Amino acid sequence: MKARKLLALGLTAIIGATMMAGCGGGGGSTTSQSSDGSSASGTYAFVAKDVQNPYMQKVYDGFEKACKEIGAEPLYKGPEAATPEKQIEIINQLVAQNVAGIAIAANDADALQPALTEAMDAGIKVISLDSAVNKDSRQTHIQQADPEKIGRGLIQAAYEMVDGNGGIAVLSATAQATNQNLWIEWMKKELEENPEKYANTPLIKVAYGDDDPTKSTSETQALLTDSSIKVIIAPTTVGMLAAGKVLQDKQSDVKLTGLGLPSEMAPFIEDGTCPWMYLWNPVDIGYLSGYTMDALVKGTITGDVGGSFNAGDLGEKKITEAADGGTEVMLGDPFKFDTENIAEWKEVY
Ligand code: RAM
Repeated sequence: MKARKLLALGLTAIIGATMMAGCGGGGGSTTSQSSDGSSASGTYAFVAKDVQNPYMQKVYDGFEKACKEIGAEPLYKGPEAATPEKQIEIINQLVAQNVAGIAIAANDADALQPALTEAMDAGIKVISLDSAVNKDSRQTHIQQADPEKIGRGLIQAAYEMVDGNGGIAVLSATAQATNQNLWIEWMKKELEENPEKYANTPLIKVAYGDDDPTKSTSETQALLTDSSIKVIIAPTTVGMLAAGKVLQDKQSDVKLTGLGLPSEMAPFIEDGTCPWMYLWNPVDIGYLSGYTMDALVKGTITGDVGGSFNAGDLGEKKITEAADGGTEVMLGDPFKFDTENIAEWKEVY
C-alpha cells in the first residue's frame, strides 16, 4: 500500500511518462473473500527460481497477499540453487499433489516443457512470471516491464555514467535465465543499432553469477582485472548487491547500474557506487500472478489474447500478445531509483 501511496506522490518513472498506468491505478476488487481462511479455489503453488533469493521472497509476498484476498491456499516452493532440474522435480510433485495452479519463475525456457505439459494435461493452470517458459509450456506469462525498454535503458544509463567513454560489462544471473537473456539481447541491439554513439563504450564481457552471492562476487572481482571495463550492468538483484559490495570494498571508480532492490542498494546509491538503477515493484508481480491464476482457475480468462480480468488493487488487467508468440500480462514501466528518491523507497521493498 505504501508503494502505491509513494507512486501517487509522483516519483519519477525512467522511461516514458506512463508509470502510473500499470501500478494500482484501478478500482477496487470485487472478488470474494474467504472469511474462514479455507481454500475455496484450491492450492496455488508458486515456484521460485531459487529460495535463497530475497527478490523471489518479495514476489511471493505479493502472491500470498492475492491468494488471501481470493480465498486460495498459497504454497511456496523452489530449489536451493537456480537450476531447471530441481524445478522439474518440484513440478512433478505438485502434479501428484493435484494443485489447482502453478506459477513459476523459470530457470530455463524449454527444459520445463514436458513437466508443465503434464501439469496442463492434468487440468492444472500454468503461468510463468519474472522469467518465462516457452509459449507452449504456459497459459500466459506475467511480464514485469517491456524487455526492450529495460535492455536499451540499461545501456543508455551505462553510457551516461562513463560520459560515453569506457567499456561495459554485464554481470548476469544464470546463462539460461530467460528474462536476463532477453534483456541482454536488447542491450546488444541498442549498441549495434547506434554504432557511432557507442563507439567508445563497447560491451567487453557478459559474466554469469548464477544469482549466487559467492559466484557473483568472484565474477565481479574477475571483471575488475580488465582495466578497460568502466561500468558494470547487473540485470539481477543478486548480482547488483554482490557487485556493489566488491566495488565499495575496493573503492573502485567503476560504476554500477542495473536492476536492484532499493532496500539492498540504498548504501551504494547514497555513496555514488551506483548512481542510479531501475526496478519494478516485485510485490506487485506476485500479486498480479495470484489474480491471473485465479482468473484462469475460475475460467474468467483462458490465457488467450483479449481476455481481461480484475486484479484486485491493480484494477483491470488485459492479456496481450507476447514477443515469443504466446501471451502475457504486463505490469508496467520500471522505476528509476537515485539519490533523490532512494531514502523513501528503501523502506518499501
Ligand atoms: C533477480 C532474479 C530475477 C530478476 C531480478 C531483477 O533477483 O534474477 O529473476 O527479475 O533479479
